[in-house]
Amino acid sequence: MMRKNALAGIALLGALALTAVGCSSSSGGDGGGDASGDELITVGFAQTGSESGWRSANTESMKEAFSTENGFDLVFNAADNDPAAQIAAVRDFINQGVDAIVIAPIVEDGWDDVLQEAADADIPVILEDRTVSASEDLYVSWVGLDFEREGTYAGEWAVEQFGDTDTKMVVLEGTTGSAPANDRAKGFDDAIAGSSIEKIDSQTGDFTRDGGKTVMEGFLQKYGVDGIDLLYAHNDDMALGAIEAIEAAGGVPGEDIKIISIDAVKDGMLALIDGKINFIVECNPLLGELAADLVTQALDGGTPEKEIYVDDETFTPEQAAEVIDQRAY
Ligand code: GYE
Repeated sequence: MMRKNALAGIALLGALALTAVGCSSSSGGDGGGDASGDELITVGFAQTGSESGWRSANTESMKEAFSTENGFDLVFNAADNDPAAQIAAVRDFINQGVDAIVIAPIVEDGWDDVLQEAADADIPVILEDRTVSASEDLYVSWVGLDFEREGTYAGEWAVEQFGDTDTKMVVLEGTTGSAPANDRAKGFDDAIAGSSIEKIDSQTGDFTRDGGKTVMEGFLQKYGVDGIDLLYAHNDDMALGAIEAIEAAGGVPGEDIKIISIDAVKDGMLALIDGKINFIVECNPLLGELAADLVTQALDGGTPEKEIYVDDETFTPEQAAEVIDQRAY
């Protein structure tokens, strides 16, 4: 199913690129073509910011898919993880009269008004990556990952490994109010319910390496290396920051404190192979082609699928070592 969508998207984009080339050559000598130079599809993309390795890979994938060669003029905005700034950026896109808007929503709540404004202006909105709590009538489609299932995979592994012995766990949460922070917490908590794993503390590290390091330093001051058996980090970057904190406190990450994280970006996978992280659940950031396909379908007057889920895998150190050379991010 997914594969079919991806391939259809690539074929469509190819056709679109040919059309775009045709237009610009005809507008050259004879002054024909679109007088406003409108042959490219203008897409405003409201990215969250640049908080993590996952985000860099996602931004790159989006920029590649929404390239001029593919027929797009991409107006890129990164909101530095500030929800109000991101909403303001979307409002700007509406005022500029872009053809379509793509949003990676920082938080789930607060989207109703601006999505209604986009609908009133007849500008289709596609969501990529994170979800919103607003009515689904206010956007065309969403493409992303099943964050709750990622949390479930992480929790099931934890139960398998540590569920029968008393295990004191701390959690580094993603950005408060974001869909992946909410859903990864829920999937994990449901999976460990009834086991011997006890959550002794949980705080947000905002999906950043610095955030993970600072919050982990606080946990270590409070409980000591010996008082923590397990860390669940909602992304690799926070786990990598926590590893620095654990080492600075004289602990051995992956041994004294076991670590589970989510994303499977390059640095995370290397730490997994090194034994500093023990298990990683993948979250695929390469959503650009699928998002571009949805935009094209929406502008062609089609009815794209409402939700497209991209599959994720899980990795032990051995599995990571097998695939590391073939990973694109
Ligand atoms: O896991 C994290 C990033 O929304 C799935 O955001 C995304 C998350 C990803 O900052 O690294």
